[in-house]
Amino acid sequence: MRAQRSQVAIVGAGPSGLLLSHLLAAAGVESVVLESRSEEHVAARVRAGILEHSTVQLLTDAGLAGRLRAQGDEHRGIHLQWPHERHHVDFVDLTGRSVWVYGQTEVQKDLVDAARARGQDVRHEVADVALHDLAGDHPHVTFTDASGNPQRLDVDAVVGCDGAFGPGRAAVPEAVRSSWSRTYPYSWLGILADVPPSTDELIYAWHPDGFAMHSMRSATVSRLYLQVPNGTDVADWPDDRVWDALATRLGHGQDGWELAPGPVTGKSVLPMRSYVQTPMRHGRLFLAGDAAHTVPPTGAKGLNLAVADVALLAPALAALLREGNPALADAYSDTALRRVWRCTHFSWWMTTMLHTSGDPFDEQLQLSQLRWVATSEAGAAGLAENYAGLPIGF
Ligand code: RFL
Ligand code: PHB
Repeated sequence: MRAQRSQVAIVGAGPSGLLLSHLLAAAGVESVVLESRSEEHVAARVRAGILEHSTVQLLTDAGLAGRLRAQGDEHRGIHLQWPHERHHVDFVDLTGRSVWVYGQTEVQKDLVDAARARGQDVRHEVADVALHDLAGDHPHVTFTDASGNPQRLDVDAVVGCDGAFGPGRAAVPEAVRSSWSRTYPYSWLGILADVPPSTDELIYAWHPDGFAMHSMRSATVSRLYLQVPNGTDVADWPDDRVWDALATRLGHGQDGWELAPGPVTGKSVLPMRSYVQTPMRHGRLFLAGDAAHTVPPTGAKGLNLAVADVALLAPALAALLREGNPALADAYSDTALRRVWRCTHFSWWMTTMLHTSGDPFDEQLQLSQLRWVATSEAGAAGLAENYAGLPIGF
C-alpha cells in the first residue's frame, strides 16, 4: 500500500468538496479530494438552479464568479401562484437582496476549471474509501485508486463532503450522533427542455392537481417540475402528458399567459426528504453539505447550504491547522446548524404550503397562507429573507 500525506482529506468532489479545496488552498492549506465517480459523471448531474445572494457573494470573493456574472441571470424575486391568481414577490424591494439563476452543472464546471488551474490533487473513480483514527490528531483515509491499487493518505483532518450516501455520515459513532428526518408523500418529476422560458422569473404554483414549478437554466433552456406520487415511473409520463399537466397547473391561458412546450432533453423523478444529522464534527472529522443534511428542493436551499457550510469550515480548518487555534473548529457544528435548521424549516414550510396532500382542510390552510404571503408585506418579507438567503455565519 502506498502511503501519502496531506493536511486535509476531502471525500467527495461535488460542489462542497471542490469549493472547500479552493478556499483551503487560498488560505494556504493543502488538500486531496477523493471522488468515487468519474469527472464526467459528476459534471453531468442536473441538480440545483438557484444561487442565493450570499452564495454569489462568496463565489465572487473567491474569484470564482466570472462566468456566473457574465452568463447567469439575476432575478429580483419569484412568482407565487394559485388558480386565477399570480403574484410577484420582489426580494430586492423587500430585503435588498437578489438571487441568480445559474445551474449547479455550471458551478461544478467553474470549480473543476479552478481546481485544474491551481493543480489541485483530485482523484476520481476511487473505491473503498474508509476513514480511520478520527478521534485522535492523526487520522488517515484508505482507498483503492482508479487503477485498483490500495492507497493510504495520512492527514490532520478529514472532511465528509460525500453527500447523503457516502461514508462521512456513518463515520460519526452511533453513540454520539443524532438524526432527524421527514419523508414526504410525493416526489418531483423534473424535465429539462430546449425551449425559451415562458416566464421572466420562476413560477411556484399551487394547484388542486398538485404543485408545479417553472424554472430555467438560460434564455434557451427551461427546467420544469410537477408534483407526482412517490414511486412514479417516468415511463408513465410521456412528453405530451408532462406538458399537458404543466399547462393546466401553471395556468396556460390565464390572463393571456401561455406555456410554450419544446423538446424534452432530460426527465427524472426526485424523491423529497428532510434530514439533519448532528454533530457536524467529531474529533478530526467534519461534515459539510448533503453529507450532514438534506432538504426538499422547494426552497432552493440544498446547494446554498452546502456553500454556507464550507464558507464556515475553511477558515475554521485554516485556524486549526496553521495556527493551532481550535476555537472556530470547535464552534463549527453549532454555528453551521443554526443555518441548517433555519433552511430545514424554510424548505419544509415551502414544501408543505405548495404541495397538495388530498386533505381538504390542508388545502384551505395552504390557500390562506399563500394569500397572506403574497399580499402582506410582512408575509412576503419572511419568504424573501429566507429565499434570498441569510448572511453567511447567520
Ligand atoms: P453532492 O453534490 O451529492 O456531492 C457528493 C459527492 O460525493 C461523492 N461520493 C463519494 N466519493 C468518494 N467515496 C464515496 N464513498 C462517495 N460517496 C459519494 C459523490 O459521487 C458526489 O460527487 O453533495 P454536496 O457537494 O454536499 O452538494 C450538495 C448539492 O449537490 C445538493 O444539496 C443539491 O444538488 C440538492 N438538490 C437540489 N438542490 C436545489 O437547491 N435545487 C434542486 O433542484 C436540486 N435538485 C438536488 C437536486 C439533489 C439531488 N440528489 C442529491 C439526489 C436533484 C437531485 C437528484
Ligand atoms: C431548479 O431550477 O432546478 C430549481 C429552482 C428552484 C427550486 C428548485 C429547483 O426551488
